[in-house]
Order: sequence, then structure tokens, then C-alpha cells
Amino acid sequence: MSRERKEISGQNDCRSNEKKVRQAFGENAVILHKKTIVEKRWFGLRNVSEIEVIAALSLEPTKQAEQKKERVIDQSVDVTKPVAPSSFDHHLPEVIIQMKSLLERQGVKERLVNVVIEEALKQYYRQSERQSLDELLKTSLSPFFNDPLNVGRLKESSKVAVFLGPTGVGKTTTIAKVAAMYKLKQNKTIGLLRLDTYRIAAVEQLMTYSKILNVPIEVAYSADDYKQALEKLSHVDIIFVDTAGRNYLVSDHVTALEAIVNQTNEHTEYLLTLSLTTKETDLDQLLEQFRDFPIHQLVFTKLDETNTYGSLLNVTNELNKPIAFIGNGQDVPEDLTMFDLSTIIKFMQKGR
Ligand SMILES: Nc1nc2c(ncn2[C@@H]2O[C@H](COP(=O)(O)OP(=O)(O)OP(=O)(O)O)[C@@H](O)[C@H]2O)c(=O)[nH]1
Ligand SMILES: [Mg+2]
Repeated sequence: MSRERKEISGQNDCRSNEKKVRQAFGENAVILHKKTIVEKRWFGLRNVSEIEVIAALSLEPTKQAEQKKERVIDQSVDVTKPVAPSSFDHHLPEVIIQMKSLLERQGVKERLVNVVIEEALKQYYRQSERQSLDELLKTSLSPFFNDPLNVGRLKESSKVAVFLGPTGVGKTTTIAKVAAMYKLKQNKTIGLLRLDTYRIAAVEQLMTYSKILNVPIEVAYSADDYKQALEKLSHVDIIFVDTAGRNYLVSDHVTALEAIVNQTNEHTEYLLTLSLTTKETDLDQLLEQFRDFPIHQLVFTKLDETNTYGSLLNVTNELNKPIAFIGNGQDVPEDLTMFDLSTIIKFMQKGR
């Protein structure tokens, strides 16, 4: 396949972009995809967006398409608006169409689908050999799941791991699983701390796990209690803090977490725990509430209760945080898994 690259620049609007592409490549050129790739400020006076256009020469659509990449300086496009869905989808290679449809069915947000597809198109035309859907998914999705070194563990320096999240997502269950892993497989000394400043939930569940694992437990009902409890457990390697589930769609409940944030130091990490069965719109609202909270890693639960995994991509991309653990069942300690892109891709394609 031959390739050709031409730079197109100058003042223009969307319509003139298409005109310019056609002038450069001929009347049969088709714009497959376009994206704002740079936003520049000219001495703080105005924004300039640079548009990357992927165009194809299409005598017989698709089969004889030659890929061409254009950079067009476009000073008229509002960079905050999502790119409109392309009416040229049917000119995309079959494997890319399959990928797009799979991501959409999996609940990946439209804007993110566009970004991933763009990455996939680059991969597709960069390789001389055609890639399978599986390979393309892997290479295009992996940049979103940054920091693979953190997969399946707390931060190296963590001494206090605080699990936060809405009611009933599986915080206590996941703590039991992770604590067991650290104690039994890594020979770490563990302490459990139940923080419940609202006195809303029973502590028995965590007590039971502390007995089974034979590890100390402290209960704190106030910021002062919490400080003292941390001190009492300071002899262990890792303290797992189980917070009471709250309706974090209420912003006051996030603000109330200040009691624990005041005890944060470089050895503390916050793990936002979310269920994969939560509606995407609710997740969006929840993430908004946690925007200013120092979340370090993500935990997803109930992988076993869903066949759509778009939230993994949506949330990771939104917060730009790694996924530390995934809960995939009710059994403690075995139903704990580490994020593995290949497995998620397999689930996405074939179901569980
Ligand atoms: N299917 C499935 N169920 C899970 C998973 N993790 C937890 N659960 C179940 O979800 C329910 C709630 O779990 P908890 O650990 O009590 O949830 P929590 O977030 O601590 O709840 P609160 O403290 O009340 O906010 C229990 O029935 C768990 O067995 C999981 O990965 N998969
Ligand atoms: Mg709990």
C-alpha cells in the first residue's frame, strides 16, 4: 500500500478543510476521521486548534482506499465540542467498524470511542500486516490503562489503605480479600480499622474477618478516634481502613471525609471502590463529587455480575488512575482478580 502525506494549512473552516483535502488528493478523497490534536494560545489572545484529518482515496470505497494523514490548521473549530459522528463510517476498514461497534455496545462513552478508534486507525495503517480485532483492541486500549506496575497491589510506600465508596459496593469484602492476600501470600502484618463517623453501620462484618485472619482491629467514630486508632495500629505493615458506605452523590458526604484527609501523609493511599453494576450516569455524578479528593487508585467490584465493561475504560480515563484490584465474586479471599486487559477484551467479545 502506498502512502502519501501532505501538509495543509491556513485559515479555514470545516467545509474548507474538506475542500482542501479534495484539492490535495482529488475528488474521490474521503475524510474518514478528524480530531483536534493541539490547542495553542497566541500570546493569550486566542485559541488555535490543529485538526488531524485522516483521509482516504476511494475509487472503489474501502478496498482501494489509500490512507493519507493531513494536518489542517483550523482556527474556527470549538475544541470543547465533541466531534460529530462521522457519516463516513462505512468507509472504515471492517475490523475498525467491528471495534467501534463493540466499544459502543460495551458502554464506552462516545467521545472515548472516537479517541480509541483514532488510535486504532493509526495502528492499522502503521502496520504492514493486518491486525486482528483482538490485537487492535489491545494496542489501542492499553494506553488508557496506564501504570501496569501498580496492577494488583497497593502503592509501594503505602502503610494505610483507605477504601472509600458508595453503599454496598463491596468495600468490606474487598478489604478482607486484599488483607488476606497481603497476610497469607506476602507475609505482611495487617491491621483493620473501621471508620464510621456517622455510626451508621454495624462493625460485626469486619470483626469477623479480623478473627478469621487473626489480625487486630480498631473502631473509630470520630476524627480523634481515627488518629488514635492509627497510632495503636502503627506497629503493623499495612492498616486497611474500612469506611462506612455513604451516598456520595450528596456532596456534603464527600466534604465530611475531611476528618480522614487530615490524617493523610505520604504513606496513605485512597482507593475509590466502585461497582461495575452501577449506572454510568450515576458513576459520572459520583466522580464529579470526588474531583477534588486525593484518590490514588481504583477498585472495581462485581465483575461477575455484568457483561459490560465500558466503565473500566470510562472511569480510568476520567480520573487517570490505575486499577489496583477487581472483585469478581462474593467469596473471600479467592474472588479477587488483577486487572488484565487481555481477559477484559476476551470478556468483551465473548461474554464471560
Ligand atoms: N457478586 C459480587 N458480589 C460482591 C462482590 N464484592 C462484594 N459483593 C457483595 O456485595 C454485598 C455488599 O458487600 P460489602 O462488602 O458489605 O459492601 P460495602 O461497600 O462494605 O457496604 P457498606 O459498608 O454497607 O457500604 C455483599 O453481599 C458482598 O458479598 C463482588 O465482587 N461480586
Ligand atoms: Mg462495609
